[in-house]
Amino acid sequence: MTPVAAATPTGLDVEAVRRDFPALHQQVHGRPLVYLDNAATTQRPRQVIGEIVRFYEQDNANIHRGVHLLSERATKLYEGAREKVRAALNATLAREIIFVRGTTEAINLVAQTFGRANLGPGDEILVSAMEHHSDIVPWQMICQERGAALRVIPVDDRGDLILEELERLLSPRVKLAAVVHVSNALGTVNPIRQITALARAHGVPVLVDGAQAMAHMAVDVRELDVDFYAFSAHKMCGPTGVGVLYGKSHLLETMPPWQGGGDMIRSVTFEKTTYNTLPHRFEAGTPDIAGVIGLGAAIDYLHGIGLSRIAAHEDAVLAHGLAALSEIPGLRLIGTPRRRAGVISFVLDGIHPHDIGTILDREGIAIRTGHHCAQPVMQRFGIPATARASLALYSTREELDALARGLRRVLEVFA
Ligand code: 7TS
Repeated sequence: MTPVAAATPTGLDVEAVRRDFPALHQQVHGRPLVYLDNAATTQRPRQVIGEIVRFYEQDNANIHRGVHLLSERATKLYEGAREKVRAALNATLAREIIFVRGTTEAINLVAQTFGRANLGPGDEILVSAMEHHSDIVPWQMICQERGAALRVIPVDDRGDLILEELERLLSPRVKLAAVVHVSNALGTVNPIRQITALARAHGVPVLVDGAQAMAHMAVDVRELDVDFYAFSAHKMCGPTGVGVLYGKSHLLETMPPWQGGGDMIRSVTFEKTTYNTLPHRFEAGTPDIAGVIGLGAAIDYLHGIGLSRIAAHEDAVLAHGLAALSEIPGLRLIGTPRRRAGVISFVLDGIHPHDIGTILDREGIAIRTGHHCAQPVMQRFGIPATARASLALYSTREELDALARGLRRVLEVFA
């Protein structure tokens, strides 16, 4: 008998992938779980969970300080994860990879070091109108402290950045532009290569918030020519509490340290402290060692499957979902960008997004509702909130069909 080909036309065997994720196989309110809240956090595969357990059971020790074998093993695994991140991003040097708590901390680090060192009265930071609060508030805080101003690159009605406006805003006053790679509220994939080319022409460094990109597409920081790139492990099948700041070494070298403490110093006396080299200068204190190792396992997992296969699969599921949702009466998409990844944000005529979320939950369908920590972009579209379905590599067409059925149920309830 010929075996039935399990792989989809995109080459990703989604059922095999799903078997790797224990949390997907459960009932919610008596219905099979349909997990469509991946932009908030993805689920973790056994390969990641197993590696974290294995580390704690066999290698657990502090890093960079012990002469004993367990500490050497832990250090090797931790620094091995740094090399995995370097390779995944195609960064030039492992010391350009700083481990932090997540995207939020990565951006705060740049604001508090690069920002504090480079901003003065009259200077400007550019952010886009579709940024997550974590790529707005840290800049607002440092601008306020330094007497600098925050300027906003507007978005059009589709939810695409208006690049002509970016060009207009670029000037010698601008010290940095901070832009999201993939919007968590609209799904927009921003043309980062074009943005960095424009900024480069004015000598302006670019920070990219990659929180929503890393699980959905191959990211090459050299090809994109970004100066800083921030992301969180938990949005790419890794653990919570860990993330990465990539920075070009020539910029990181000039940035003053942020947090003081162990591991970030070379020598300390009460009179004077000299600081460690990169990347340790920015990693004060004991980090989340198991988390970093888990991130390494998540990278192995995603890259083992292949980011291009994942992207092709998700694109197909997205297209299927958008077609299914287009048949729901009264449904309006918020964000119809030229290029979309992972996220479908929408409103239903006369029905509050929270009610949509609550009714869908009773059907076993997990989505997020609210402003998605991107209040300014909600204001741009004149709404307080949306309902948002967000995908991962294990999402299926059937799950998007279930979402469409669930939304018809919502309409019945409110009929
Ligand atoms: N940037 C973007 C684009 C995000 O989507 C998020 C989290 C962050 C930054 C912050 O990441 P953290 O890991 O430091 O918290 N976004 C979401 C979301 O869409 N729903 O819950 C969290």
